[in-house]
Amino acid sequence: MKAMNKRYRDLIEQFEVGGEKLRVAIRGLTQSEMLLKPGPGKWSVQELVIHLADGDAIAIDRMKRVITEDNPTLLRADEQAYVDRLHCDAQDLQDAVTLFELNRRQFARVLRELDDSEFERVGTHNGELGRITLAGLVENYSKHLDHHLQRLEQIRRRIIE
Ligand code: NI
Repeated sequence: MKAMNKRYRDLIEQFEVGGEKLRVAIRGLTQSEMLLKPGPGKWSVQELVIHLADGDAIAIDRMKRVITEDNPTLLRADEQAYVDRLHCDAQDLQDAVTLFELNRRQFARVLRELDDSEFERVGTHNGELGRITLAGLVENYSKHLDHHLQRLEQIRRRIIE
């Protein structure tokens, strides 16, 4: 492994371990529990996991652009429209988890080869993120997963009670 600033190494570690965290978080839930809507306008576990897989496909594309282009524009995506219009229930939840896990593992291999300076490369999101570094993107997507895993844990508790 090449020499790398510890902060970046930790960010990559957090990013990669997300795949395993997601797999563990849905373990033991039945099909009907996955499809259950916790309330009006609230996402089911299935929708939430598809959202995470779609989010990561976008995330990794954004990171690739930041590495390969100078200050690329990072297009915002309408996450609610993704859930509403991309037929989450027709997709396979286990496949979504596998894609999430594989994509993170594969892209972590790329991130580990980068020079420290590449983590400070930037892109500009045409939405709420604004100007953001590669390191910031890696960190954001780990936080995004953790945010949704907390919600998933709340849904789990409600189902078990
Ligand atoms: Ni989200």
